[in-house]
Amino acid sequence: MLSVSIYQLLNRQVTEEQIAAYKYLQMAAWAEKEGLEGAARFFRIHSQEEEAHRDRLFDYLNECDQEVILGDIPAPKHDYAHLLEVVEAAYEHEKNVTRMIKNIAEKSFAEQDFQTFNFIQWFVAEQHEEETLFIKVLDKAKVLGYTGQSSGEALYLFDQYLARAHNEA
Ligand code: OFO
Repeated sequence: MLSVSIYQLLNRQVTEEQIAAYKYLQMAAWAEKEGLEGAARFFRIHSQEEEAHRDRLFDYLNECDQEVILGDIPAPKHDYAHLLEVVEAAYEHEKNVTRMIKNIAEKSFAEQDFQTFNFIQWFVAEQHEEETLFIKVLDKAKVLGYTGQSSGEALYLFDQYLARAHNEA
């Protein structure tokens, strides 16, 4: 049985994962519009991963005999100046999610809800992985000399890198 506060945090996180999925799907749409196929693939995969996170929370709440109540999903930003801005926004979003996950870990431990504390460890590890991925991607942009303002070869190579970044992570 979950406490009310742990239930509320987990229930809210279901919607948060959907918000992330929505945000990355919009980023994929932006990339498609710009002809950046690698970035489109990268964000499409990332969006699908967020849906898997949503489902993991959804299943846990059901296993705990708790009703999932979905919240509102705001329309995501869709007007980006360049690809670097998109990647930086995604990284910022991940850092925000990490804070939410750590909060669940902290609260469940404080309440001695070790079942939820154990469950949330998967997300703690996943957030570490995702932040590492974005750090790598941003480093690669620097290595390739892609500044956000650049077009041509640096942008092309960065887009190519993004196409396979999930496989290399
Ligand atoms: Fe990006 O890991 Fe879930 O939100």
